Amino acid sequence: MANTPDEQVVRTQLHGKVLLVTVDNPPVNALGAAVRRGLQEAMERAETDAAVAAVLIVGAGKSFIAGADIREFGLPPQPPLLTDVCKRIEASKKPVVAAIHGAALGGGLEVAIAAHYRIAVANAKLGLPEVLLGLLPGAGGTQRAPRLVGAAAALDIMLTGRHVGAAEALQLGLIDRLARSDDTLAEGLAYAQELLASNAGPRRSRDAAGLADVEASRAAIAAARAEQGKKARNLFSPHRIVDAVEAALDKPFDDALKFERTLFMQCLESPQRAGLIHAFFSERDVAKVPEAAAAEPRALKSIGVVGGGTMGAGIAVAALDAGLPVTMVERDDASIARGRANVEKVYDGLVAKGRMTAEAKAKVMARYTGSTDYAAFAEVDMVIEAVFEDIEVKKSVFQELDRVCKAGAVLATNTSYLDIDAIAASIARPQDVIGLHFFSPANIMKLLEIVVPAKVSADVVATAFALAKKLRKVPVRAGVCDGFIGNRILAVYRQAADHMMEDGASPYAIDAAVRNFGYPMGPFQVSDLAGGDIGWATRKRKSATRDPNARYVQVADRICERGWFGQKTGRGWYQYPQGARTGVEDPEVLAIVDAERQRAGITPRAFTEEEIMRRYMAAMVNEGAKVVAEGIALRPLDVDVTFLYGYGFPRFRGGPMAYADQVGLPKILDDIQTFAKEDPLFWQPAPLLVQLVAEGRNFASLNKS
Ligand code: T1G
Ligand code: NAD
Repeated sequence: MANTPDEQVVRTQLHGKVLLVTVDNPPVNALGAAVRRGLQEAMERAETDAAVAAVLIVGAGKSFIAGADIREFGLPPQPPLLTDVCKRIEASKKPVVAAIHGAALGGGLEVAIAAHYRIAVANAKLGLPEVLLGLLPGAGGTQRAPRLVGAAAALDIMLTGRHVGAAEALQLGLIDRLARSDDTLAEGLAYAQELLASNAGPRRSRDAAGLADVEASRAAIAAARAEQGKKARNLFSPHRIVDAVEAALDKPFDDALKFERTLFMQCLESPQRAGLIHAFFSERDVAKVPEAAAAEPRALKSIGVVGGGTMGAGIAVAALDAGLPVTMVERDDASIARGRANVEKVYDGLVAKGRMTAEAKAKVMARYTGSTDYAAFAEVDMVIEAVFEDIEVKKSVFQELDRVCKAGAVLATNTSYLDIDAIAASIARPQDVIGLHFFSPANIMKLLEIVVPAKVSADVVATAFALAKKLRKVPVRAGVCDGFIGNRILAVYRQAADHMMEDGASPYAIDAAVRNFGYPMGPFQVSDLAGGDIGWATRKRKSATRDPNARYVQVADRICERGWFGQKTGRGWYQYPQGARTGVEDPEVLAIVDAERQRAGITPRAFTEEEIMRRYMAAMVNEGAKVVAEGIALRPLDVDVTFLYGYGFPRFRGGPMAYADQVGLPKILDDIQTFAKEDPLFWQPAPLLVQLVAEGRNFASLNKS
């Protein structure tokens, strides 16, 4: 945040009898210490200046107030506390109005509901998203919001962290007035003068009657507690939010406010707060890459897609959803018909669920063109290739693109593993070639690995990041290596899981341990979802170059040899009777595992859940450190964001590298050195990890640019 001197982050000016208080702390008017002091002083002036009959609070720039300054969390708190500033605003003897435009989130909404009246323009978005940061509304939000909108609506807003639009806010009672124009200041001043003219005095939210129906409030609290018990069993702050709202029913307002503060401090101390705030800033910092700072993106008004299979169709839908015209080219008529059908299937599903009208679908499909002629790409700004994962097929496609595409077109490949430098070197314009590694389903998964080959020009990289923003993807810059950031690290911790399985841990126990750690699925469930045949093809491709001394667990091969590829074949590591999406443990798989142990001469031993996760995470973090050291990932936070958005890593832990910092790198290194006694080839400590431990530093120290 700008370290602007106090008086300038909050300005006051008298408009007639209304004291206009403007919060001006770019970029989002966060409530840093200087802003809190400024609001405190503004309220003092309002109280002591006889010329002031009412107060109007507004935000400068694009937002009202986006909340507390998140960067202050974890630092020693500076006075005044926001909860005290809000108490001061509410206690004002002169009516206080908040005029809201853009974001009024967290502490920003708490300031607004501490005020006596609220007006909002159409683009306002109101919310209490603290739960997304591992916190709770700590400045009266858990007490004033339920009194304004009722327990059920307040709990919904606080437990989902969702943004509420102006119209819904009016309907809920969160605001009193929907402005007719977008001129926030004029609308706010008019409303304040109208209140003065009608002798409307202060109206404290603490006195609002939203909790009057005690029975309904208790029912809402019980329902929320039950629901969070199921879906937030690993999380801390959601349960504290329910506790705080319950206190709103059971305690006098000021006692409940103290209790809210106690709960807030508990959330602040929780490691989940650190993990979630790390995720918040990291998902923004990943877009800060050298190339984006060094060059302007090229034009990006039209997209071409080669291949209409699983990925090609998903990428086409992502681009169509972003409003772009899409041209798809396939090998032949049958394939392009299939490609179009794969695209339409997505929209037909939305229409069937009533989430899209047939007219809207037709409008989207009007921007889709299918062809079997590469000349159809002559005018597009970017082409994304998603054909078979075969280097020769891809090179032939790129030679076609080199022949037909206009100068300056960006030529991208969606390869998962192949050498993008080799693909670039196969055409006359390697500077225009880049990797865009989408994740399946490409129209849903947020992660986009932007793979930067040696010869690419900076403006092509900048264009790729611009595409990510257009498609609402979370971009991570990756260097060229086998599997880039995500799949490379996945391959290693997946091996660690296989080693534990062959040494005695059941695949189902490993999956359970990983789920209890916070993942939606364990590695064997993920394999069944993605299809075991993809991993099998990769293992076969690598068999020629695999180190003969490296341990190789063959259980997965035995299962694939039976055609058990997972959900798509009704059986994999689990059985999926009648196309079920949740697998049933399979005793035949356990028999295969036992047989492989005997073949390998291994006497199985017991693994605790704790040991399973220590090995799983040690493998992930160790390879993550190698990826950072080699510059494949720019910073540890890039590894974190990759796993948060592409591999289901539990967000409250911040990502594998942030998790390692929380555990302590010396402990992770110690584990790796212990495991290396059994298998020194697999467990080679990353030199970067050894160096950081020796220097008493952590991964976070490498995130600072
Ligand atoms: N504090 C500090 N920095 C913030 C910030 C905040 N509250 N909000 C945004 N930024 C930075 C962000 O890192 C980025 O920086 C720049 O501003 C633009 O943000 C006591 C405890 C408001 C909807 O959770 O949801 O109040 O990368 O890229 O897409 O109860 O930012 O440019 O260096 O996201 O237009 C609760 C968090 C806090 C809202 C704008 N508030 N912010 O989105 O821009 S906890 C929130 C957002 C609290 C009280 C409690 C979004 C936005 P940089 P951006 P955007
Ligand atoms: P797919 O087999 O579903 O689709 C490939 C399509 O390419 C087919 O429809 C085929 O007709 C078409 N095609 C082949 N040669 C062509 C040519 N010369 N010209 C035009 N079209 C041609 O494969 P997929 O799963 O969509 O994978 C495509 C690419 O995406 C691969 O490189 C793969 O590694 C990568 N990828 C796949 C996934 C995944 O989960 N499936 C995830 C990320 C990346």
